[in-house]
Amino acid sequence: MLRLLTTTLLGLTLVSSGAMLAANGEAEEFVQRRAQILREIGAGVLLVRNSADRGEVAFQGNRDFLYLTGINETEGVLLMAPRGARVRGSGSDYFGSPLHREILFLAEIGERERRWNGPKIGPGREAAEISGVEAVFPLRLLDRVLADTFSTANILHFSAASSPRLDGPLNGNLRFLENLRKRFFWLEVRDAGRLIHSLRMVKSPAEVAKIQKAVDLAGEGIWEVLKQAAPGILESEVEGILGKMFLSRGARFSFDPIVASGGNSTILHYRANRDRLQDGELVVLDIGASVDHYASDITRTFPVSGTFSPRQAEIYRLVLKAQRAGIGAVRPGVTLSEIHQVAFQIIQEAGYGEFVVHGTSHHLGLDVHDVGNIHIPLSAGAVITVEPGIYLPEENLGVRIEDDILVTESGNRVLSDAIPRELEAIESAMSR
Ligand SMILES: [Mn+2]
Repeated sequence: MLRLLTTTLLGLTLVSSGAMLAANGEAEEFVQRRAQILREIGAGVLLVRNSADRGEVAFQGNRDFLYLTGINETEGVLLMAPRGARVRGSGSDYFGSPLHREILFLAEIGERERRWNGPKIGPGREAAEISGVEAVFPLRLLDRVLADTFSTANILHFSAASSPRLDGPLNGNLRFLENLRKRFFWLEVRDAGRLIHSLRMVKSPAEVAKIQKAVDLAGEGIWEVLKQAAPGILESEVEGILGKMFLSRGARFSFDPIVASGGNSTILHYRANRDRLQDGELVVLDIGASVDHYASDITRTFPVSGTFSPRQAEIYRLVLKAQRAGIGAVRPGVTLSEIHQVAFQIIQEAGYGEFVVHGTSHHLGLDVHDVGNIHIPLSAGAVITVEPGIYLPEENLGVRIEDDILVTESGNRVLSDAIPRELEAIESAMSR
């Protein structure tokens, strides 16, 4: 039974890899990422699961799965084991073959599913081409392979989704893990995030190029907003200007845009976008585009009238000064916490410390708030935001300025440098 299964599977999935990988240059990057993970898992097994689409909502899968396979849109499991790992039963040495140190399981797409949700990538050549994984099996075979695999393995590195949506894939993945724990009670389960996220924190040139595209598109949108913004238009109209720009380029928002005018500008995650821009107010515009799954995240603060009042300019210049100091501190070896301290100190010394209500930086990548925490020293290749803000509810005055920064060997490069940021540059962009 198992022998037959294995033979069938091999017949199904053996493909001439050389030609296929050449056909998709990106696959090489996924192959390298997995090779790096394989070197680290020792005798353990690594499992990354992507959850099922619920149909009615846009699919947002496990970014770790996307990061390691290039496939996002469908239900699947990536299973990795060290070379030579043996499984019980004479014929079932999936991982005994150098070809099968990694197996990608994908759901088969039935006719009904296709009718409702359209075609998706199932087990087959396309998946092998995209991911560079040579063994692509139907998901229904997962249980049998797991039973074999875990008959000898004791350590499981499991990726819980980094997706922040608690009602989404995260819960599905945790339920899946609970079932595994019950079935294979001897497994010592470790968080695969430690392994995968240390890779995700350092972006490849190809990843940086995608983020740069997302940044440039956000910048185009912001230029357009600065041109069109005027007293009386709705915050949602501003959202519409950006949405038209992004959608017309085949891109999307990377998160629900924040268009916060007047008093709303002091609400950090104001997303209602339902008020009208009033003369004399400031607007905090915190938006990002998503290009090929990679996010930008930019904030600009501008005066509805096109000219900052003296008081608005005073706060704006202070935030800008703090941001400049924060960006100046960005280099390899520094932590996000230290960058925050540098920016915060400027604001505190000016007497506005109590009006700072959030951290200054986060990582940026597949997720807007990408993996990594504020205490890990940065490496060259990390992409982070620097976004100090001051919020004065009693004056209906909020200012936040956010840019996206690539950490380089010698310091950093501001990916969003072309987007107006100096007070004068904003006023002049609005006067056109
Ligand atoms: Mn941000």
